[in-house]
Amino acid sequence: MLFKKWKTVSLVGALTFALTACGGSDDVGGDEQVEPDTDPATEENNDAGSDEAAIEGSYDWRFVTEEMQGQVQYEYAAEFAEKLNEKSGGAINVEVYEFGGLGSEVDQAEQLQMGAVEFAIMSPGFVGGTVKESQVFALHYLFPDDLEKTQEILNTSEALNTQLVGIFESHGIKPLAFWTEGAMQWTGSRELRTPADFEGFKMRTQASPLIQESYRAYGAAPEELSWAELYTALDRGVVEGQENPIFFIEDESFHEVQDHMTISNHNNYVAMTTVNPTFYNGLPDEVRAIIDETVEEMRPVAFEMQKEMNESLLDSIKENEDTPTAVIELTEEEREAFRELALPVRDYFKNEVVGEEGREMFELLEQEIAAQQ
Ligand code: 6CS
Repeated sequence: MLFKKWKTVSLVGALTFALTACGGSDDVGGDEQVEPDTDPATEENNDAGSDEAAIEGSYDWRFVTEEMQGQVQYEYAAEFAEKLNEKSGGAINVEVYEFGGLGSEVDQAEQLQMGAVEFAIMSPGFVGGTVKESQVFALHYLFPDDLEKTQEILNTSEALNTQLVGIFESHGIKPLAFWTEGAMQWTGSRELRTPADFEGFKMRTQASPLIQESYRAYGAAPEELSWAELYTALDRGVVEGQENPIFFIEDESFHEVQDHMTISNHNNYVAMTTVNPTFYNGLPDEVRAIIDETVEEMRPVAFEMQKEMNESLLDSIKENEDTPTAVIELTEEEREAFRELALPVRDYFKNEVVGEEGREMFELLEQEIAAQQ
């Protein structure tokens, strides 16, 4: 890990994770109200701090992420956990997990749906197979290039925060917030400047079928892979390129095994703060209020984290002389050639991938985006 600016919190758990031995006081299954512990130690904990909300009992929760310490998702979850602990006067303790201990990203989403973990940072790119409508985030050039505008839409969109959230909930996942991890860029074993450069190109993607469709539209041969296997796959030529925000490319050292990088800004990386809905709905109101308040407070924090990491780490890629990577930036004209090929994928999404509910959500989102530009 090359980037260690963001503090990490001592709530980090060991990666060995016993799914059945939750060690918590709350029952995540069923619809009934969660009953907290009320042991004397906990009562003491509740006296700590000054501005915390008065809540009864104690809560031990698990929060899984798809990233490692020092990376955006993990640092978000660590700060989220710290805030919950402070606001509850020590009554809420959250163990934050780096990626890797629970299987693949797709496995982690399933752990949340089953209630084996309470919270997860989830990328829509790994759940598109089940929540088809979530693949809206796979569409290139849909959101504004200006990330602040994009984040504003993610924060306020009714299409996303009401309609898409409702669809997610029917699949046992409740997104509490959508937030960007930054603009996505390409790396490749060859220069990627025009659609012709993608002809037959073995592009690593996340699992969602529409991400793959987006690359087929450029003529590429997309291959689904967990990022855990990506460095080796790039190194051995199993895949020839990939997309990610700059911070992730640098911190996972993908540039070391890629000769080329393209500042393409073809999409932004969206992550979701999610919770198991049965667990969340069963919490006492005052506990849920603490979670909701924390979700709101984390929006600007997440934006600043990704901004600082993405801005500061590009130079590190450019200046790496041991394993040099040629970095090019697409002109607006060059981007237009990709945009033209990407537009029909929107119709495919609307007409072939989702049903009436998804279509309505998408049309409202398009209006919201147009109003923001
Ligand atoms: O490319 C991926 O799959 C990974 N990228 C990021 C920015 N976060 C986690 C995700 O699994």
